[in-house]
Amino acid sequence: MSYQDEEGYQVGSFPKDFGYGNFDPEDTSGSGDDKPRILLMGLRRSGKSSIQKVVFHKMSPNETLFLESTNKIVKDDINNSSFVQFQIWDFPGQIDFFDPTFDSDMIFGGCGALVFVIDAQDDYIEALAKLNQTVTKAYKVNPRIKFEVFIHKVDGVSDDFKMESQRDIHSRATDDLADAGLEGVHLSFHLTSIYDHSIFEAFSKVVQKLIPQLPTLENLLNIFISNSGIEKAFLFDVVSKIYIATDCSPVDMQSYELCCDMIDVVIDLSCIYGSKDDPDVPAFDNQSSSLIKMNNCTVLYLREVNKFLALVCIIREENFSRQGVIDYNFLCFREAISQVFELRLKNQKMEAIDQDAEDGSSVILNDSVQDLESNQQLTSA
Ligand SMILES: Nc1nc2c(ncn2[C@@H]2O[C@H](COP(=O)(O)OP(=O)(O)O)[C@@H](O)[C@H]2O)c(=O)[nH]1
Ligand SMILES: [Mg+2]
Repeated sequence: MSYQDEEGYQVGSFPKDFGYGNFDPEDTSGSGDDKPRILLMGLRRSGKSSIQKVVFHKMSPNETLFLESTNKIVKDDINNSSFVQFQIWDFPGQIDFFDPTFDSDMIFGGCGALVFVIDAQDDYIEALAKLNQTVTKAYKVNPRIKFEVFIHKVDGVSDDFKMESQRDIHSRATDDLADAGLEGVHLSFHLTSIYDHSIFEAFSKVVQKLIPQLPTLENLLNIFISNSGIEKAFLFDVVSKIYIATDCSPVDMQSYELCCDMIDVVIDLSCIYGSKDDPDVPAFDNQSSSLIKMNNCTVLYLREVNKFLALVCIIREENFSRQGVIDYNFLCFREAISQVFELRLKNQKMEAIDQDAEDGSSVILNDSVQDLESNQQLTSA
């Protein structure tokens, strides 16, 4: 995927050439078609294309006002790191499942998550009917799909209305499914808007469910923060600013926003004051790191993990006095992450060589991951 935007819109705070770019051929696994798929569905004008443009193409929210309606399925490859590889399919709103040309086996077969967008500023009865129809159809083809409902455009409504509509949509949607005989199907609900960070947070959660290594990443983060006196740490995909993992302490929106903003600051500064003359020097590289002291006795600390990932930590100022320990532990953490990458790569290659060995190779992966977790020699702060 790249940010060559034919429509010529501005790319927010990122320069146009700061994209996922080309990557090492060995980093990609097969063609786009066997990557897990995230489908964006919902009634027309509910905000599907806006979500896709804002989260993955840095379109500024105001510019979505000029988006034309989608009249065919738009496929978009997200290829940033070996953890985050998927395709997003943006559907037109008027899709008809009973149309014989609609190949539901093909569409839902390789689907990892189905995001159904409901416009909260509009009457949602029709949307609920469509949701029910979509989930019923998709579940029949592929019961492993994760169903995510975005109650969208909540920027224009009051907090009370938000809570009330979430409760109402939740109960109606699950009742409808139960009536259709699908009690077992789980729907996750998110309140979202492209005008704040909620859409990035919700998308983070959707993407995380598609990362098989998530428990390992979370575990590594837990070990890292508890040994380093860190309050909270996010592993970010730098380009999209979705976090692919965090430690087990609860996420509050403010900390997440703060960390997102820090990434913007770092990229902006390196674009303005970095080596502008050489277009091949990326705005984010292995020298990227940043430290911001806040006026509430906390410190924000950002370090590069690899070409696409950054670790952003929130640390109490008094704990930051032992920066040496934090830095040392970070190096161990980074090394562990790169080993998880290598394992995954190896695993993918083995799978490609011998499809039959699939079960065996995942056992190997799990064993080695356990070794890796126990081998991590962190220094306690
Ligand atoms: N207020 C508000 N408007 C939104 C939001 N997301 C999208 N929109 C607007 O909704 C309209 C339809 O968006 P579009 O992405 O074309 O919908 P689609 O047909 O589902 O792809 C556009 O005018 C967007 O600016 C949001 O979070 N809040
Ligand atoms: Mg659209």
